[in-house]
Amino acid sequence: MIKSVFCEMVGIKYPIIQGGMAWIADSSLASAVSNAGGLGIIAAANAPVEYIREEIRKTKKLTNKPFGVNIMLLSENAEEVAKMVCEEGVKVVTTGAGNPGKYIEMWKAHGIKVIPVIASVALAKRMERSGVDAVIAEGCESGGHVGEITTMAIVPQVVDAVSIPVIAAGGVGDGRGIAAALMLGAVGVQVGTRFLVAEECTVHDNYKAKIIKAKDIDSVVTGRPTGHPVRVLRNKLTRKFQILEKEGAGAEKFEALGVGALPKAVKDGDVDNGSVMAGQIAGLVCKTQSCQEIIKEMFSQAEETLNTVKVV
Ligand code: TUI
Repeated sequence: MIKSVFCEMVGIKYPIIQGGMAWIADSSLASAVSNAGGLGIIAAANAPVEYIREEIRKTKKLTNKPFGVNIMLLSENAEEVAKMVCEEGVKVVTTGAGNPGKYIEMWKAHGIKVIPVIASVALAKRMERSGVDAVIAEGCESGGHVGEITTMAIVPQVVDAVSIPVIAAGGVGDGRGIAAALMLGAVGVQVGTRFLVAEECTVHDNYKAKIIKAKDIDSVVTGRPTGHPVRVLRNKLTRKFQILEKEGAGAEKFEALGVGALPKAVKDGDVDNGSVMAGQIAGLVCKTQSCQEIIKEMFSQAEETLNTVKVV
């Protein structure tokens, strides 16, 4: 049985946390992951604060296990959401796409476990000094907003730089990925892409089909000139982004093309013209399963992998 300090910290069976996928990670997915023994996460993204509050309340009805909320710090209502999670008695907060420093004291005062996603050693150290409970070191294999460093390179560097627990993210899609993350010094993993195709994930079926069809080289990073690079699966939209990049277009043109692109894919199922955020591990994701099947299979494969390693 694979256990770690992360399981005790947040009260879960398996050291796996579900990625806070914008527009996708709702009460259905979060409760299914939590009921399966992982840590389910509701993504606040850019959603209205009252919608997120409702999702939290629904999740409480669907599971009696711990779950968390991911706060996307680029969102205009991040501050409102940061306060609301305190009112709702949320136990765990993860953050993405920024520095959550100004909220940490408030969250800690409400007994919340704070686990920011970071993409550099510098931010990991700053977060540790601010009193967070753990960090998620995310490599650029991840889907969505990404940093510059790979999981293989960032995880051991963050592990060496801080004394708090480190969770690995980016490119983890099966038990071998879990085993590798543990070998790099992580105490758990964050998984997004594999959960996209979970039965309980409410993303449009066309989105799931595109993940299942994807090969190793089918993701690209677009939007670098905006300062917010995003990994997505190749389609008509990414080709338009690439043309803008070649033309040296300004940030406003990128933003105009990006507006509404994620819900277009997630809700309408337009996976040609919408933004299909997914990690490089999509090529490994080949079938729909329940969250319980996914988590059980990943951890039994991780155990098998670790047990078969022999050094002679
Ligand atoms: O946040 C994510 N992934 C996301 S957020 C998102 S919604 C979005 N849509 C369009 C444009 C931008 C965002 C989709 N996917 N992952 C966690 C993550 N955080 N990865 C990298 C970072 C990060 C990057 C820079 C965290 C902090 C940071 O710098 C903060 C600072 O001030 O140093």
